[in-house]
Amino acid sequence: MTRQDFGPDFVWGTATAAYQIEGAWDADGKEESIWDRFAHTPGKILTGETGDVACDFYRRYAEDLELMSELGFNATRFSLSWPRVFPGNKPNPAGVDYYKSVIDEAFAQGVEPWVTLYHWDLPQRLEDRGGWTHRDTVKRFEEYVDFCTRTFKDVRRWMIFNEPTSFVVLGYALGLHAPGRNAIPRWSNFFSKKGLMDFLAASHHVVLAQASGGRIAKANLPDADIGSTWYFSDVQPMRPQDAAAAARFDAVINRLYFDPAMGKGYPFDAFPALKRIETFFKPGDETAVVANFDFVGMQNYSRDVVKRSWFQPLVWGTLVEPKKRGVQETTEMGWEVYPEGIYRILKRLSGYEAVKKIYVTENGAAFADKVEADGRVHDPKRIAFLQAYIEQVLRAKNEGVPVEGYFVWSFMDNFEWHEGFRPRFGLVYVDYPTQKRTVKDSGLWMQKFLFS
Ligand code: IFM
Repeated sequence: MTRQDFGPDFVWGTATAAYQIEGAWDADGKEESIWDRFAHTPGKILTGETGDVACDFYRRYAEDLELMSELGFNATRFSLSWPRVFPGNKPNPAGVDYYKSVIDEAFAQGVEPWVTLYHWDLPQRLEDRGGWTHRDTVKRFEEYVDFCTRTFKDVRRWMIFNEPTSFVVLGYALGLHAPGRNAIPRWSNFFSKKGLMDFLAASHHVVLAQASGGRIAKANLPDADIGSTWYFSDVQPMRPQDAAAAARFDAVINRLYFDPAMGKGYPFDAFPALKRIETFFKPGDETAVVANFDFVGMQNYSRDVVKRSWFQPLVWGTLVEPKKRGVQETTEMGWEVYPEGIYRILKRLSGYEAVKKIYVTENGAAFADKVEADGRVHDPKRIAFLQAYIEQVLRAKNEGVPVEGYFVWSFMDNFEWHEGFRPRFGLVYVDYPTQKRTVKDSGLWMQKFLFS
């Protein structure tokens, strides 16, 4: 496999997110985000760390973009921090200047900026009023999107959200991510009534904002490519009798935030309990949730094998850990290495009529990397991972799936949310105390591949 197999127009990039890399958490007029609050709350981050400094990308962006370019990438996916750009619902000139500089520098390095508008750092001010459970947040988000797409006009590729499944399920149901709302008691995996309703309210408002954000971006930038990103997992039942549980799990993980945007409505067929989401409907919402995206950003890391739980049908199903299934090969996150899953999801997405083109906007793996005595970071497992997954992307492409780009998560090691800095996903190793960057063997492997 060489780069040439993908054709000259295939996009090769790396992906990052503001809170995970920028630092400068209280600089330049930025307001507090839910992640600032959450990470500063004792007990929320497993390692007790915060993103206050992170990779110091805020000050080091020029050298980092230069390194991306040297490694052969032609695109960089990063997110704007809503609380930095639009604190108190007003433009922040310093925050705007910062992102203008990042965008200009990216173009200067031949690395096209792909901008995500929301990668989980909601202003805390809005969370205090209910966050995504409050319909007013949709309006506030629309104002922010409108401002950004009028301001950063040079950017041609936009994504509205990063993975609604992750920020709503982990933030509003499991309580593991900011804002840390816990709809599901730890001892069980079924919802309390109030928890379920908050989770469904947040879900519906996010789905509305996803579509209306897309419409606003398109109206402001008719020639730009407007899409959004979703997390997808290849969900499989453990045994035939687990099929219904797997379908419910699939409905929440893969369909709840995606199907409505594609004009297919919410997945009540697989999970009737979700029907209570209609409590939050206002007239016109059935059509307001439909988006007309130019592309779908698909993000995949692993698969989920599910078995039914003792109490049906309110529960989603129970995840069967890879180790319990005899799977040897997992990443530092405990996720199974399952390259065929990315192929299966790409095939599945190409079956949606509304899907015009697909970019793999995240894929990658965390391993326990360290700088060896020779000054290098030897990460053969990541090389094998990337090679196997990229081969499966090519397989799908050769079978006619309209997949037109691939972004590695991530350019450099960074703040992995409630796991802190322990998991290292980067092609570039970051020594946090000194901020020294060392290109890992996998980064060098990508470079060789991209120049092949
Ligand atoms: O680090 C995250 C990223 O922010 C969203 N997608 C998954 C990555 C790895 O967990």
